[in-house]
Amino acid sequence: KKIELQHQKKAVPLHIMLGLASENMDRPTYSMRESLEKSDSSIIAEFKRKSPSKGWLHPKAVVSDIIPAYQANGASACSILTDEHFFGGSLGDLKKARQLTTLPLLRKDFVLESYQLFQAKAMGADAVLLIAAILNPEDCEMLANTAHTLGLEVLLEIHREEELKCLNPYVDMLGINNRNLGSFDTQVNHSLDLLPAVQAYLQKEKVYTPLLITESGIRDPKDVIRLRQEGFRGFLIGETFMKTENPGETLRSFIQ
Ligand code: IGP
Repeated sequence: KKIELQHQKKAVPLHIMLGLASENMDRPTYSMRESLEKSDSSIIAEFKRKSPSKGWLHPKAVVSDIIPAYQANGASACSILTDEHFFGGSLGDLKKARQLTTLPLLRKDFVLESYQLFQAKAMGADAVLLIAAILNPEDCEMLANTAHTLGLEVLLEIHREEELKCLNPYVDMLGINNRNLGSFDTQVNHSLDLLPAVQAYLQKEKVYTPLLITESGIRDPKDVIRLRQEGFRGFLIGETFMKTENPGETLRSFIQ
């Protein structure tokens, strides 16, 4: 009787309650920040079959062709869209990618609740995206803190200066999204326009030292060179690669 009671009291780990396989839960993660810092390319190559702005880019794309090609052609990390509705992705894509690469993997999705972080870890992610435009600063900090307890790094995405209020001590990388989420218009210069305000903020709030990433609308290797000169250390590129027949080969033209 006593033994039975003790058994009932034992806390059930959340990933078990969520029905997630535990094979990846204890695995050490790869640091995306470190990989970007120490590599020459600093390119985060994205896997996405479609996007809300462009429709299908590569409807039949398979992870097992593209992720190894991204690694072979010099990517520093990969971003995997796991949202099905807008981007044609799945958690299965992430799980498959984990089996095929030692590059750090970013789960790219609309993360609103902590269970999505457990899913990310269980499926093999090393980092998660948090989007300031859809979170309040309190939730953002709670999610980033939880991500860290799971060993996941955090990429916080902003589009506007006001969203800097979502910065918190658990943010490893700060991404400026060049895509206006209202019009879907992309302007690479948006990263450069916002940079002075970001740098001023980081100067003032000295405790935050995220690595700076520029996201979306990067179409030309020259943009990467220019953005690197200004201080960016990560370049998130999806469409430019995925709309081509051979995304890995297209990536190669971006590596100096
Ligand atoms: C990649 P592009 O223009 O190279 O395909 O952009 C990436 O920045 C974009 O997919 C993205 C995204 C997001 C997708 C940035 N933030 C948030 C979904 C959710």
